[in-house]
Amino acid sequence: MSWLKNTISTWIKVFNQVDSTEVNIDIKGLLRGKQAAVARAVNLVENQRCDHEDVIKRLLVTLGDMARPGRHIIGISGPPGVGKSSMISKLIQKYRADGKRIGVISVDPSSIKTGGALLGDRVRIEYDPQDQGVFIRSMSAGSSLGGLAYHTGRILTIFEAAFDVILLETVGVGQSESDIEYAADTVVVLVQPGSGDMLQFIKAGIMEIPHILVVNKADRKKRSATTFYDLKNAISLEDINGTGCSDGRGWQTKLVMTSVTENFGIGKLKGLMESHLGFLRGTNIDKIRRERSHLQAFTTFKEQFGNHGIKALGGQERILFLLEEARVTNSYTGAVLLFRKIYKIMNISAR
Ligand SMILES: Nc1nc2c(ncn2[C@@H]2O[C@H](COP(=O)(O)OP(=O)(O)OP(=O)(O)O)[C@@H](O)[C@H]2O)c(=O)[nH]1
Ligand SMILES: [Mg+2]
Repeated sequence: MSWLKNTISTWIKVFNQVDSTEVNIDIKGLLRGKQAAVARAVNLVENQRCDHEDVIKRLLVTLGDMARPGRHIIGISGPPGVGKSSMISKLIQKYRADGKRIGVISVDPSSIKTGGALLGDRVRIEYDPQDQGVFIRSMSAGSSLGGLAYHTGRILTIFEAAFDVILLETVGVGQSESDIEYAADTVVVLVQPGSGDMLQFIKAGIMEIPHILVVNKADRKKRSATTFYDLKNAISLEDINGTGCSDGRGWQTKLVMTSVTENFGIGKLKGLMESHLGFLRGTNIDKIRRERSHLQAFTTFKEQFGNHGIKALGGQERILFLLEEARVTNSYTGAVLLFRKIYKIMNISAR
């Protein structure tokens, strides 16, 4: 664990410069996923107190370099009520049985403009509150200063240093409203049996096909079988055109039927998610993650400065080039780099 030793000593150097009585965070505990330490870091970042901004920056930059190499970030998205939270509750049990530590970020759909179907039967993610290995954070777009991608990126930076598996629940199909799927290694989309939306999206070529497509509520047998085979055909048609790989890297989209209520297919889903991580490890996962952090930094920047800001920095391609040139690996650091550049152009001093 020499990476851990090195990063801890880096951190101690950085942290020594900070008044640690004021922001007393147990970094070693955080790296072991200790609830209290993670909660304290998350609160510090979420409260966004101006007088803590300097410490927050140092904390995030340092934690960004401490991301657990074996981590797996999984985006779970799908339309309102499809069963995302129910599925996450089951996945938590399975990962805990493997001894993995889990962090969950759940984005509240009622706060997102178009996804806000507030269903009466919406469930909360279930977990054992005594279990030190699970940490859940719900977020709403409305409550976060500075935009959702910005906010999620910051919490994610903490989670990546603390947990083995990070699940992101977002409402949306494919490209989510909040774009936070840019953060995920593996994108899983849940589909309702009998809903033709996904099929239409695939056929029209207007969405990126996720790494794993799940027909949930497969206890509704007839409807789910039809949906399953329709999707299977749609995906294999895509393959004939040579575009069936969801990310252009050779991964073939996987399709699985699950039922949370009847408890089937969930182990298979977990197996597919793990095999996708294995696939990524077999390619250049560091480069993929670096490029993804650039896209996330870009999204955060866009969220704050819009198209004018992008234009001022020379356009998307130029921005991505700047991030790659600086070998940015942490979306938070990337966003800060872009903010500095635009402040410089605007002649505003930035710390
Ligand atoms: N029959 C059946 N019902 C399910 C299944 N999975 C979830 N549900 C039910 O579907 C409803 C919505 O489930 P949630 O887990 O809240 O769905 P969600 O996608 O997280 O919903 P939002 O967060 O509101 O978008 C609840 O009543 C669940 O009990 C399933 O496999 N079969
Ligand atoms: Mg939910």
